[in-house]
Amino acid sequence: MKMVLRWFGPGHDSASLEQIRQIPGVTGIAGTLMDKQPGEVWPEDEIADLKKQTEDAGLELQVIESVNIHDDIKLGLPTRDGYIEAYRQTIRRLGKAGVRVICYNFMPVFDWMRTDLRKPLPDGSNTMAYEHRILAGMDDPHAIIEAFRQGSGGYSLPGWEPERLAHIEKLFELYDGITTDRLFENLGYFLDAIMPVCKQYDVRMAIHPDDPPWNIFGLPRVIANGESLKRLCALNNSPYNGITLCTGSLGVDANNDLPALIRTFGDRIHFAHVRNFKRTAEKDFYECSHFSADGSLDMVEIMRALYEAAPNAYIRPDHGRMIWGEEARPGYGLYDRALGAMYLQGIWETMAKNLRR
Ligand code: DNO
Repeated sequence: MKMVLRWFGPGHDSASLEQIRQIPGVTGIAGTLMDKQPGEVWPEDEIADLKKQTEDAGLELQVIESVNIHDDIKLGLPTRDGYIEAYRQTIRRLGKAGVRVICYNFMPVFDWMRTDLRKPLPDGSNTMAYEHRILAGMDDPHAIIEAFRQGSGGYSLPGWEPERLAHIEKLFELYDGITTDRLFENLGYFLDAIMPVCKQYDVRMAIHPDDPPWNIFGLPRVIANGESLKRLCALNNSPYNGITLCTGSLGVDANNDLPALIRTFGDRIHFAHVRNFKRTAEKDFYECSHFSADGSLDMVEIMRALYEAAPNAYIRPDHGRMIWGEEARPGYGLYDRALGAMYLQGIWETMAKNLRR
């Protein structure tokens, strides 16, 4: 296991690499080039700069989160081949720079979704929350985009690129009639095209599940449960076709038994986002601290399953609350994620002392 922290890059993150370096046990970052649009080839010099800055701070750049997929690939449009070639080129460049895992998603239109980015908690912190009835009662996606813009404290949110969402009506039109089966077909086409490059450059792909794992705004879902993970693995047998096991995304559906999913798909889990949430109704939740007692997930059982079934995965703490007066991008403050990193490593250390694999 290697513990990493997501970092958005200079000028894009309230935390510095030097601060991250001081969290015990965190050896690297899940880095990105924030301003790259889906479909763009990542420039070699910018990859080299990010690597150098990371290494100068005493950290490793072995994980990228994310290289986003152009909508034409998800939609299966005739123009997809050009964008797939661009993606292959980015994989080659990242592989040469020492990147071993790329996290990506295949969600239509929206990446992750919340209905409140700053819900106050009784302890004085604030956090992100999701209430299904709010979305269900909304027929204009502009309203949610505007709510995100206002709640984000001026930070750009990952997966919520204003350039792309400016064309939201057009995106909805394009996805009209696209089913989960079509998304899987298009994902298979994409994976078949990139797997040889991944193997050659030793770069593992790790798909992020849909967040939340149920339909929103009538859009189909692709990765939402054990069935879809099985389908993903069957699309292409290569071990380079893997998973980002996100406990918060999959776990909010109470039918998803996370330790069981980890044990079933362990050899394909290259990256894990480990966080906790408190379920307040069937489809409502807020994000809490990583601590089991604060939320709905049993973190010891999750870490035990990762320890046993995916011992070489990169792991990162995921969204945290805003605590101690910190101002940061929602979910991505330094303090609560640092607490999460320590808590998860405490569990791991205990496993290592007490369990044989
Ligand atoms: C949200 C993140 C996602 C994730 C992408 C991966 O905070 O977990 O934006 O990075 O879905 O492509």
